[in-house]
Amino acid sequence: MAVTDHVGYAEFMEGVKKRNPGQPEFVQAVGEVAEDIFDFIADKEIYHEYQILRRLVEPDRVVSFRVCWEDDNNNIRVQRGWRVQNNNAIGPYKGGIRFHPTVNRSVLKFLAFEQTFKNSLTGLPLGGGKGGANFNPKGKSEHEIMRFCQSFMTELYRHVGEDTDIPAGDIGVGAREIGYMFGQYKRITNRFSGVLTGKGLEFGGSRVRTEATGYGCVYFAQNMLERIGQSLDGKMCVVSGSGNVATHAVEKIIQLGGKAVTLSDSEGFIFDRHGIDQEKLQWVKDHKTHRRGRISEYAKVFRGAEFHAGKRPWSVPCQIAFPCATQNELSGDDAQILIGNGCECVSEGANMPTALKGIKSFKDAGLLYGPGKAANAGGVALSGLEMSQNAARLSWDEEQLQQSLRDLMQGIHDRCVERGGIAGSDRIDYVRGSNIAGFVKVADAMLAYGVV
Ligand code: NDP
Ligand code: 2IT
Repeated sequence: MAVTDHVGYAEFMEGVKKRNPGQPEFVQAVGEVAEDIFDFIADKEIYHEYQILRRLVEPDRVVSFRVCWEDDNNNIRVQRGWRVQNNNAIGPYKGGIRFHPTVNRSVLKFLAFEQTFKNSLTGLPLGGGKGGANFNPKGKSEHEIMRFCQSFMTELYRHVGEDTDIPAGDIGVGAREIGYMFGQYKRITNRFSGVLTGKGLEFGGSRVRTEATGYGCVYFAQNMLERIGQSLDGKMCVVSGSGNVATHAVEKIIQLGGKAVTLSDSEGFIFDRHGIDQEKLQWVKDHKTHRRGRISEYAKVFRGAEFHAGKRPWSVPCQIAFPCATQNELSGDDAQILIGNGCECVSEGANMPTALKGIKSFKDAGLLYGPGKAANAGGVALSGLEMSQNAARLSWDEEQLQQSLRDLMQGIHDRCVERGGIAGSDRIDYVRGSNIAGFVKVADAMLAYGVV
């Protein structure tokens, strides 16, 4: 094989930008990973020779399809759906489905790319993928949601399967939507298989999967703190979002003795100086998940709580921040405010919530900073365990799975530490650690396959 001329990081990124016009989120995600990888492979000719990074930034395939459905007024509605299958070098494609009006090719390509590294980091045999549609579930009736999910799966079913590609939930897709999609898959194929994770417990779902992402992201913070002899106990915590990940993050914060004082949605955030306790959290879960309500209502129900319309919670002084809503929800300026207010630790429940400038600020300030691909990997890791249970036609008990989640998060943390040491200091660059640990396993599998 011919020895290739090495392109540098800047030249590589120019190429990525040129080949992916109008895809800023994808370019951002690649840029963040590629910087660390370039550094790591500088003296490793084989990865250059086989163009591993160049191949990783080109998804194996992107499937795009029309999703037609009928609303309650008999209007025909047309949405666009996608499945991005980024890489299956170490296992079948695996990753969530997002229903949100902002979903487009760029967003799903960034998520599928991140997922590839995240899934590798879990230590489980899972490749990376992501899917979704530019469908807005807000304000839709139960029947409209059902018809949309069925129509989406009527197209998606031909691209997925328990050994091919196993979707799950993400923003706008929870147990309800997974139920409708699983039902439709089963109906079309006449097979009862583990094609989706996050299923209901009655039809092959795993205990602890619902809680896993939020719990896991708090465990990751705990692991980072423990390494430097600290704990979550008594720490002031700011959380964004109020969906699956955010509410379970708050639940674990409470259990570990921290004090969570904020939650948010796309309309603003609530600040509860008394702290969100389990009872208030239960109200949020019922209100948001079952009644699809807005977080602003919290301030009307609980005395002393304030609602700040159109704002994010990063100005509230805290020791630990948990961004658990969406990408780029924490800007460079927000990072400076957090640092200025004495924040010591950031653990990301969301995918790529911090803009590149914010990441740089956190690194420069020496914060404990756990990037999403490590800190939120508990969700997909539990999905991996759901797949194992489905394949074995077994259902493991709660205690065993809670322990597995803790062990998986500790393993992810330790892999970051192993690869993320900062020379001349005892600090860890968790971004670098997660990028390199995630990369090596996938890259070495790709080398084993030759040029494919
Ligand atoms: P949910 O749909 O349950 O909740 C999403 C929350 O984020 C809602 O409070 C929503 O507010 C808010 N939000 C969504 N989009 C925006 C936006 N553009 N601006 C401000 N707020 C927004 O989703 P999840 O909790 O499952 O997902 C949250 C994050 O965690 C995502 O980044 C997801 O990719 C990531 N993640 C999820 C995993 C999972 O297992 N579910 C696993 C790993 C990562 P509103 O209701 O107003 O839209
Ligand atoms: O971003 C993610 O890791 C998820 N949305 C969960 C994916 C999964 O397959 O459980």
